[in-house]
Amino acid sequence: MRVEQLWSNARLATLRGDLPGLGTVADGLIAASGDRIVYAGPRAEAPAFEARTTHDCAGRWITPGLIDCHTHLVYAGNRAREFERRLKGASYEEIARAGGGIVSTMQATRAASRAELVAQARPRLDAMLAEGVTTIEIKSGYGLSLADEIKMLEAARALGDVRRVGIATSFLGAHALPPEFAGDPDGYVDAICEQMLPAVAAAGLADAVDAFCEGIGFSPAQVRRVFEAAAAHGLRVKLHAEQLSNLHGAALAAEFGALSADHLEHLDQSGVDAMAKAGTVAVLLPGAFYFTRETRLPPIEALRRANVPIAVATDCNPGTSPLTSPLLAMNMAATLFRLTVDECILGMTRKAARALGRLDTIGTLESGKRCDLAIWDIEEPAELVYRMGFNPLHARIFGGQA
Ligand code: DI6
Ligand code: FE
Repeated sequence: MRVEQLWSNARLATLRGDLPGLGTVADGLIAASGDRIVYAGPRAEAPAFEARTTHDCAGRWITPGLIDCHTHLVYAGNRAREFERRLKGASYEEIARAGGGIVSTMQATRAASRAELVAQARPRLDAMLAEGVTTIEIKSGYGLSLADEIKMLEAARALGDVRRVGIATSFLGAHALPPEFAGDPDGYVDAICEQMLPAVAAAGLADAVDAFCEGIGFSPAQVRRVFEAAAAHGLRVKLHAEQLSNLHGAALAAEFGALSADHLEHLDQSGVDAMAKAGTVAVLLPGAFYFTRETRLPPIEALRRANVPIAVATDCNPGTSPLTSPLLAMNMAATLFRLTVDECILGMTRKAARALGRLDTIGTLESGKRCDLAIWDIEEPAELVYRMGFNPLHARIFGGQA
């Protein structure tokens, strides 16, 4: 059988759902034509391939390209000074209530052009790509006006033109209350539902709709209205839920068939059950847990018992998780949340693909899927989770191309 490319002499972690654990193959082969995998599996079971190019992997491990399913990668400025204030004892909520936090990034983001947003996000994206990321979700939420949210989403999409990476965008208009609507959160939610979301949907700029359901964010009743508007425009939803308190946001998200509910430190059993029933992915964000010195752990054991799919993401953002390392996110998920190595790797591949609604095209090594690969200089997959601050990536393949 003629194919364009072969990766031979490789150990594979296929992450296939019909195989146990990481779906490993000791002596594996990947064949690809165009941007698709034609075969991924044991060499002994492969058809006879004739390839234009053969890459000898010298025994290296290949995983699916990593997927970061929750980031706020596009923003302007940074919050290093706020970090120093927090080191002196100020809390994240105090800073937010005093007009810092998300709103200070909003001011910098509004002042930046779309090109400046792309230029500032690019080094962060490059750090992710250097560790094998091939698909990344990017949220809006620092514009908080129609024009500025559109500018952010366009910048996010533009990153997919300047770098070879898959981009999934989420409209997060309901992230914080902009100063124009001080004292009138319901008026801002009206603007989201009646003007911003319809315009974003009409422009095709969002793959999903997100919100921040929290005391310092939006109430469940307000989030419900945003979700109803999303549904009316045919957009899937996801939610920042139960990060700082339990407002039962995850159950609300599940009611709308959400792709994911994210953070979840304060999730209770009824929320777990609702997510299990709806098939909503639990996206854990250990970088934010670490950086805010959170002490309350997400209910990992309850999520496992209920078979809720668990993903892991960086939550890359300037306020609570200035993290651009998917490998460190996995290490933190293991050390801080006690996820197993397999759960961490699944959480940044197959489960993350599911959290983006893209499991049909990415997240595992199998025929028909995109040929998005990460090739690693490691002796066993656990090294991806075990090390801190070391990058063993040998090569990254996106759609069959280096
Ligand atoms: N939760 C978070 O952790 C980030 N957004 C959110 O809703 C923080 C965003 C920021 O502080 O800039
Ligand atoms: Fe977030």
